[in-house]
Amino acid sequence: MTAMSQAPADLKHLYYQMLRIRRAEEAIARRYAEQQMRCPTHLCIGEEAIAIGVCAHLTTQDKVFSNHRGHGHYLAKGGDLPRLLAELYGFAEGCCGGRGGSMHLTDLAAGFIASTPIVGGTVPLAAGYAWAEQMKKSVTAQGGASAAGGRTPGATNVVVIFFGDGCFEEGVMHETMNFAVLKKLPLLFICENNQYSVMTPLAERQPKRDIYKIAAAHGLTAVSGDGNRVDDVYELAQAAVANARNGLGPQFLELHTHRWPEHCGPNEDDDLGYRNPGELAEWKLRCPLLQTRQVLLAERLSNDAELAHMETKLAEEIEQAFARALQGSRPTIERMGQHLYA
Ligand SMILES: Cc1ncc(C[n+]2csc(CCOP(=O)(O)OP(=O)(O)O)c2C)c(N)n1
Ligand SMILES: [Mg+2]
Repeated sequence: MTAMSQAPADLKHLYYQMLRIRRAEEAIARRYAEQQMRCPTHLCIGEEAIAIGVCAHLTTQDKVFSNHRGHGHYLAKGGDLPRLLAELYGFAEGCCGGRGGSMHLTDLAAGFIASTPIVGGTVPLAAGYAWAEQMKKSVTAQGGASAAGGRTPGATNVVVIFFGDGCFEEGVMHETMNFAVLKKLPLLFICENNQYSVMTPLAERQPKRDIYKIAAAHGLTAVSGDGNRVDDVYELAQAAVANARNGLGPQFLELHTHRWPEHCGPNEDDDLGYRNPGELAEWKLRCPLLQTRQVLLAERLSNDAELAHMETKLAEEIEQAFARALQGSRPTIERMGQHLYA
């Protein structure tokens, strides 16, 4: 395994954030068997580098839209962990009031607008939001500490839409790219290409060509990269966010990655045989956390004791988050009519 090309200054922080998603999702998977979380749950274990490498460049004024596999996006954007867990348990204290479960997340204070399970459903919503931002010519109030994406005076807030390779097959995806280019929207399309839509591999669903080149043909600035290397994602996203912020129109990143667990649920499913033999094992060697940890140690940016301390700290945070979530209450019948328009 080669060393990462160029370690971003805050690689340790990026590692910590990825580890936080991993450990939180592992805890969700463990507790799922208790049968108290009753909503379908799509875990992003193996894909953490994309959410973290992209959201590292966003402020709370920037907005994120997501899909069915949204826990990582929500946490990377600063979404509240206890409220995510309470949502999975269906409690009124959940981020969606216990109405939505894992696939309907929102944290407006963090700038995480919405995730929905309908594949492609949030794509035009993100474009609409980006159009509004453009009309308002809103200037991001916060400077953004580590990396605010090369902001210049008059720059706009940006909107990010995360979606999968399966979503790229939806008609609305292409309508939205067309419109985004036409209007030069400050919108980032982040395609998490994990090669599968449920159990069907890409080769059985799309002709052999690069997804990002189709986006480029629509007129977007489009590139592809290794979605399992957080430094790669970080660098590509830095340029893309700066471009979108500074009026250069919509940007498209196709990031290659792999989901480790089953499509939906807390378990492994490699025994089902829809993946190529050895494919999952190969991707596990390319684990985004493992690769980053190796760089941190090799370049003496961290040490075993510090990495162990991160684990302890996260274990405590996650334990406390579950304890808090589990104090939640069931939604009452009186609340059923709220937020409905008829
Ligand atoms: C419009 C629509 N069609 C089908 C489904 C069923 N479905 C849920 S997730 C999914 C796979 C999506 O694959 P991809 O976009 O690559 O995301 P991934 O699950 O790989 O992260 C499908 C087909 C759906 N939710 N919505
Ligand atoms: Mg996919």
